Amino acid sequence: MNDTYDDQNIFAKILRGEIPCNKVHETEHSLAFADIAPKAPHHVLVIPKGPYVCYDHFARSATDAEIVDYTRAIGDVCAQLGVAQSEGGHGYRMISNAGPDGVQEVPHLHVHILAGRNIGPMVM
Ligand code: D5M
Repeated sequence: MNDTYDDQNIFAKILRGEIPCNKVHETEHSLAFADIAPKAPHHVLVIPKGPYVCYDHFARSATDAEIVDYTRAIGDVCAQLGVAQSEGGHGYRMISNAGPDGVQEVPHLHVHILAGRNIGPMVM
């Protein structure tokens, strides 16, 4: 995988409204929705609306406005779920897989927010 964006990926289809999602939060540049195969009581995916394959592609190519919007959207989702540590919540784990070694399945940048139970140690 490189930074050539495949506009037929499943999250691109969600962004175009071609397939449904269980929306949690939306901003000008970002969308958050429930993962279809949840690994925790809360499992939300946060994606930028722009065509970015993975985090490093986004960091290199997105506008400052997109980066600020996406960063804040992730924090706002944690607050909305009631898990934001800075607001007294029990916390969460953020994961973003990239490329073959990161075992990324969907080639559109997404951050997983996992929360609602002790997520356990990082397994390497
Ligand atoms: O994880 C990709 C994640 O995307 C994985 O946890 C399943 C989820 N997924 C796949 N299709 C959908 C739809 N249609 N709605 C919601 N969630 C979905 P990765 O980090 O790429 O391995």
